[in-house]
Amino acid sequence: MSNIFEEARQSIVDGDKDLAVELAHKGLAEGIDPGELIQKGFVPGVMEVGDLFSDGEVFLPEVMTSAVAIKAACAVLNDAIEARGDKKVKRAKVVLATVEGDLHDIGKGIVAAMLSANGFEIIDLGRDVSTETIVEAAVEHDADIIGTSALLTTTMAAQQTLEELLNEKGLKSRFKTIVGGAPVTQRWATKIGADAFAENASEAVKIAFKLIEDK
Ligand code: B1M
Repeated sequence: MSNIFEEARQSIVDGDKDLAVELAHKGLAEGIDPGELIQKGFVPGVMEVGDLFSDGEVFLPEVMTSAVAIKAACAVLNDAIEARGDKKVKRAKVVLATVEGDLHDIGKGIVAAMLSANGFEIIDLGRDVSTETIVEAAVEHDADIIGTSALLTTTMAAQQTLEELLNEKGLKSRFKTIVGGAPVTQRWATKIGADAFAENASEAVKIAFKLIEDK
């Protein structure tokens, strides 16, 4: 097999969007699982850039260029993940958002694609979404699950605000909540009263199935 995972990683480190997209198409043509190509190829690239950023070896513009490249590759692969799902099955509605003040949406996009491929109807509110907007959308769409992503230690607090607002409005029992994102843990989920934590996109799918079963 070609060393496409390594090439994918390097394309993100180099911030080479065209190559990243080309490799995404090449991977699909070679029959490589799109989720595997994201997790084993492209994600290690962006994590490496994150580490270089922490160490002061690269600066924000480089992180942004790499983010543009991985987003473009993931757009191709997320579409492929969604397309293989059975669109006729509509299991439950999930309102998804990256919390207020947070612009990181690559992981949320992968979670959305995986849930969609597994028959969940996704209402993706995007990134930097206020807690009020999330709750309003959940009510408007009569959602079953609210999923939030937070990538910054400072923005995680919005996941707690969401639980508080749901309690305040007497809506806590109406929606199940899932929290995720790199700094988020099971401990945090328990502390704030979220119904579940998911470490990655496939776990989010397993947990969403369990939550609607329990509902
Ligand atoms: Co930023 N950033 N960033 N960044 N960035 C991090 C998060 C950081 C760890 C980098 C570092 O310092 N090493 C650091 C946070 C430190 C902290 O808070 N502890 C950081 C910082 C500091 C910042 C800025 C403040 C930098 C600055 O301006 N000085 C700034 C903040 C902007 C803002 O949000 N207000 C900033 C900006 C950016 C970019 C815009 C340049 C870009 C984001 C572009 C975009 O998303 N559209 C960016 C990027 C790319 C990163 C890193 C390098 C990569 C994040 C990523 O996409 N990972 C990141 C480094 C790191 O995380 N170690 C970093 C890949 C993605 C697939 O993983 O999102 O974790 P992840 O998603 C996973 C799981 O977490 C889980 O499943 C996904 C798939 O497996 N998951 C869920 C996620 N959401 C879920 C929801 C669920 C369930 C599971 O249920 C609902």
